[in-house]
Amino acid sequence: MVKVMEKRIIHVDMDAFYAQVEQNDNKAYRGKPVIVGGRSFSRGVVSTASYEARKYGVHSAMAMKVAHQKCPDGIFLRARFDRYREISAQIRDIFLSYTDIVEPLSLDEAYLDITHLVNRKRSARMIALEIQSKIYETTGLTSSAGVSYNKYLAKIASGMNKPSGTTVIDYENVQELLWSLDIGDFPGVGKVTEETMKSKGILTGKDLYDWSKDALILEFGKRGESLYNKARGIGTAMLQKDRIRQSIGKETTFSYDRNEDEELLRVLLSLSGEVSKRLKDKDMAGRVVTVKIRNRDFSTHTKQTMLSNPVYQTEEIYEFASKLYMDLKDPVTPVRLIGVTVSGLETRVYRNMTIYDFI
Ligand code: TTP
Ligand code: MG
Repeated sequence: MVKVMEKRIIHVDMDAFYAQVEQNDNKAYRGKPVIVGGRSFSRGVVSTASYEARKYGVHSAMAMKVAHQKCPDGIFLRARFDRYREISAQIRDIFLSYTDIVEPLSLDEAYLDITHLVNRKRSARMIALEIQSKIYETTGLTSSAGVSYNKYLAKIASGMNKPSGTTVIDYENVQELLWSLDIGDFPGVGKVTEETMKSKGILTGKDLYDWSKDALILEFGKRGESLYNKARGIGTAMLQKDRIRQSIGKETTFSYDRNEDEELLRVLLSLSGEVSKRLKDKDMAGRVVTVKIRNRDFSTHTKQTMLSNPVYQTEEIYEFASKLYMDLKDPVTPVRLIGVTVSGLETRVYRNMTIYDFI
């Protein structure tokens, strides 16, 4: 029998990232409840809260207004994304000094495959601790790490002993841990699935474990099998080093050539909507909008605009795309293809806010 080399994966996640950066950069904020969020008091939401503020019940995605009510003496700060990006780059360099196989998930978390570094004298846990110390020495910030033999278990592990935790999930403790886990804490179980599961009586990992594969497939479709496996500690997803894409675009070729601005702009709006949806799915936004037009004679023209703030909403993309279209479109030549692309992509750090909270 061929023995397959078991993988060792580390998931690193910074503790209360934005808030900790603010506390680290300003001594007066240390040990105090710090809440980082959108500017607008009426519409803004909390990006994150320091552990001191979490004691008051303040958490990510809560309306700022509610956070003020819960923690009136808190220190409320605007997010400084450039600073967070700078620190994120320092952390990434540390990861890359250990392994090439790094999959960043957002500014403050990443998976690392360190299988090749492990030997009898150097366990995966020791490597995780080393990485956490390096991060602390370089940035002054604490992080939590999870170690396991696949991605989703490493992610569960990193969340188990926050802040400053280092947690290993191995064959010996995996089933017990998964059984007692709240179903909402399984990676990949979003709010909607969580609600469906709870309505079916699946509250913990044990409840999930008790469902047959067939029943899960019947109820949750394609994801059923993965859920069945996840309840058993089985995860096969590979690390995706290059998951950060360079551009997201959508184009359409007409069955007959078109020349009406109104009609072409309507198509452009719908393409902008599709690009926006894919950007949102990937938590990305981009600073360059490009429009491409191919004419009846197959001549192809593109024009792009560089923006100071990254965009991802349909209306934002369309606003720039429609201007580019007006510049490109030759009034007398019918169009056979039209497309819109957003590039210059970066991870969308203000996930649950609109860009207008920050400008
Ligand atoms: P998280 O790692 O989810 O949270 P955190 O680092 O603040 O706290 P924890 O110790 O629990 O890991 O997110 C990282 C950063 O992303 C966070 O500091 C702020 C930002 N963020 C948002 O802007 N909106 C959100 O809803 C969440 C969850 C995070
Ligand atoms: Mg974090």
